[in-house]
Amino acid sequence: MQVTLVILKPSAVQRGLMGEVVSRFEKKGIQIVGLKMLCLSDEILEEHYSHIKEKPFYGRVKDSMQASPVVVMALKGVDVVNVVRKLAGVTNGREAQPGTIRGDYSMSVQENIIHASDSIETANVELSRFFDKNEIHDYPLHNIQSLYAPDEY
Ligand code: FUP
Repeated sequence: MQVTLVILKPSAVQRGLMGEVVSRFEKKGIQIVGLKMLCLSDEILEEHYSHIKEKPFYGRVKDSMQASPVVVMALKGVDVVNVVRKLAGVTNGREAQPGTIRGDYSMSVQENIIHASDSIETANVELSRFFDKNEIHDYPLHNIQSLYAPDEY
């Protein structure tokens, strides 16, 4: 099983889409093992977006991520990093496939509802950036046999 990080961005919080997006993950059969609301500091955003820090649009991305609190989630499942990236859709909401989170709820590159880790390695770094160890919960899923065949998990 993998664990990945999702951020419900201010675009989700402000538009009242938190429940909708959380519900999509739950209905898919992904286990929520961590969830909290917080405000992102300049420092944590510089780390999180180090790959775009030098881009001309970084300033507006930072302002957007600080427009309200965000919700960070730790999601667990088989191949969950890849599954969640697919559920999210491509970065630009206008190009994301209908049926994906961005495809259904976003008209923007920047205001694109969620962040999702892009690899197992990134997920591990990002989970430890936003969660303390004791905030990620290892608890049994009682319906696991309805979610997977025994040799899948
Ligand atoms: P993603 O992996 O889909 O979250 O996208 P990136 O890491 O490439 O981009 C990080 C954030 O920068 C995106 F959420 C949106 C923003 N961005 C822009 O605003 N303009 C761009 O041209 C590229 C990214």
